Amino acid sequence: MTDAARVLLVVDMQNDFLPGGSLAVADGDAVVPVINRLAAGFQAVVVTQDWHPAGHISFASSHDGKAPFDMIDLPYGPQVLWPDHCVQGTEGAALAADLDLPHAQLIVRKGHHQHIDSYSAFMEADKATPTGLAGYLRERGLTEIFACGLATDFCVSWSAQDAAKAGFAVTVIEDACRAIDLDGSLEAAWAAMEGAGVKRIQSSALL
Ligand code: VGL
Ligand code: ZN
Repeated sequence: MTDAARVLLVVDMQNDFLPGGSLAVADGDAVVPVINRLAAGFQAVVVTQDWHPAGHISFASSHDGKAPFDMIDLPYGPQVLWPDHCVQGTEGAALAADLDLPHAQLIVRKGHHQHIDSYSAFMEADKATPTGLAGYLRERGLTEIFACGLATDFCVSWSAQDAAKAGFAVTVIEDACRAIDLDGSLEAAWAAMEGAGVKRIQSSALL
C-alpha cells in the first residue's frame, strides 16, 4: 500500500469532549499535539464532528426522568443517554482551538438526524443510514485508514469497526485517542475492534 492510499481520520476533537466540556473525556486534550504531529505525515486528512440538533434523541434531557449515562431502548437498539453535547453551531461543538490541521480536506458531520445517534463516521446507529464517508474515501482511492481522536470506546471504535466492515484497512493509533470508559466499555471496544480486524499501534510507529 502506498502513502497515497493512507488517510488520517481525526474523530470528534471538539470542545465538549475536552476538559471543561459538557462530556469531557479525561485527558482528552493530551492527544491534540500528538494528532498535530501525526497529521504532518499524511497527505490526506479527514476530520469528524459530532453535530447534534438541540433536543437530540441521545441527550438525557430529551427523556423525562432520565439522567446522563442511563440506557434506553430505541427502535434501532440500546442507546446510552448523554449530557447535552456538540449542539450544532455552539462553541462546544467547535473543533479544539489548538488542533493544527490546515491541510484537512473534509469535515464529516454526524449525528445530525434528530432521532438517530451516530457514533460512527460511516454509518448511523440505525445501521442503515450511511454518512457518505465510505464513498468519498473510495472515490479518492484512500483505502488505508489511520484513526485517532475521541473517544476510543465510542466514536473511534464504532468508526473503525464500520470502516473495517466496509473493506478498508484500519489501524487505530492508541495513544492518539482517549476513552470515556463506561462500565468496561474500553476493554469491550478493543475486543470488538480486534474481532473486526482493526489493527492497534502507537504513534511512535508513525512518527
Ligand atoms: C461520542 C458519546 C456521544 C464520541 C459522541 O465522540 O465518542 N461519545 N457522542
Ligand atoms: Zn454525540
